[in-house]
Amino acid sequence: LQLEQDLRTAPLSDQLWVAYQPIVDLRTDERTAVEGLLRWTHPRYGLISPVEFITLAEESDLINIVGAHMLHTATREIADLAPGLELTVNLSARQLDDPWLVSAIRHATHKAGLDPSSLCLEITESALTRDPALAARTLAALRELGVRLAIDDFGTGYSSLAQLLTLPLDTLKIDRSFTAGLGRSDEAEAIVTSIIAMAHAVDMTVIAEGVEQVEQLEILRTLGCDQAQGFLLGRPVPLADL
Ligand code: G
Ligand code: G
Ligand code: MN
Ligand code: NA
Repeated sequence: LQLEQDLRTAPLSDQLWVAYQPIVDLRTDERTAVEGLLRWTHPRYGLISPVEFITLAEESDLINIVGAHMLHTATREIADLAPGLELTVNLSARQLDDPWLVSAIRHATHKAGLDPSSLCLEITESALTRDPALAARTLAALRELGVRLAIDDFGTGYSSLAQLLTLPLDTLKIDRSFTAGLGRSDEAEAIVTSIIAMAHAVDMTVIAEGVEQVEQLEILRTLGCDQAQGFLLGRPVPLADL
C-alpha cells in the first residue's frame, strides 16, 4: 500500500523514466525503431521492475496516470531528440479498455509534436482476446488516428489465429521463447517459419524478440524475418546512451 502511494506521486518527480531498446531492420542492418520501456527508480528501494509496478498499477486506477506519464515522456523525448525514429510503447489490458485511450494518444502525440505514424502501440495477445469485439473497435479508432499497432509476445496466448488476423494490426512480435529455440530445436524453427509466412500473407511486419546470439540472428535473416530486437543488438538504455 505504501508502494502504491509512492507510485501515485512518482510521476511528479524524476523517479519514472523511459529506457529505449533498439529494433533493427534485418535487410539494411539499420536501427529503425526503439521500444520504450518504463523504469521506476524508487528513492528507497532503487530500480523496481515494471513487471512489479505495472501489475500494481493495473490493480488500481494508477495505470491511467502511469500510462499517460509514460506516453507523454516517451513521445516528447523521441520528438525532441530522435525525430524520424519510430517509437513503440506497451499498452496494458486496462489501458485498452479505457474509453479515453484514443484521445489520450491523440493528445500526447499532438503535444509532443510527434507524427502519429511514428508511434506504434504494442498490445499483448491476451489483452486483445478478452473482449475481441471491444478490442476490434478500439483498434479501429486508434488506426484512424494514424498510429501503428503491434501484437506483442505472439505465441504465448491461446487465441485463434483466424480471429487475430481479422484485427487491424501492422506488426507481429514473435515472443522471445521461440527465438531462444532457434538453432537448438527444429520445432522452434518450424514454428517461426510458419508465423512469418502467416504474417506476411496478411502484409504484417514481423519482429523477433529476445535475440541474444549471432546464430539466432542469422537464422531469422534466412527465414525472412523483417526486424529483430534483443540484447545482442542492444539493451534498453536511457535515450542519451543510445
Ligand atoms: O524491460 P523489461 O523488464 O522492461 O519489461 C518487463 C515487462 O514490463 C515487459 O512485459 C514490458 O512489456 C512491460 N512494460 C515495460 N514498460 C511498460 C509500459 O510502459 N507499459 C506497460 N503496460 N508495460 C510495460
Ligand atoms: O513483454 P515485452 O516484449 O514488452 O518485454 C520486453 C522485455 O524483454 C523487457 O523486459 C526487456 O528488457 C526484455 N528483453 C529485451 N531483449 C531481451 C533479450 O534479448 N533477452 C531477454 N531475456 N530479455 C530481453
Ligand atoms: Mn513489448
Ligand atoms: Na514481447
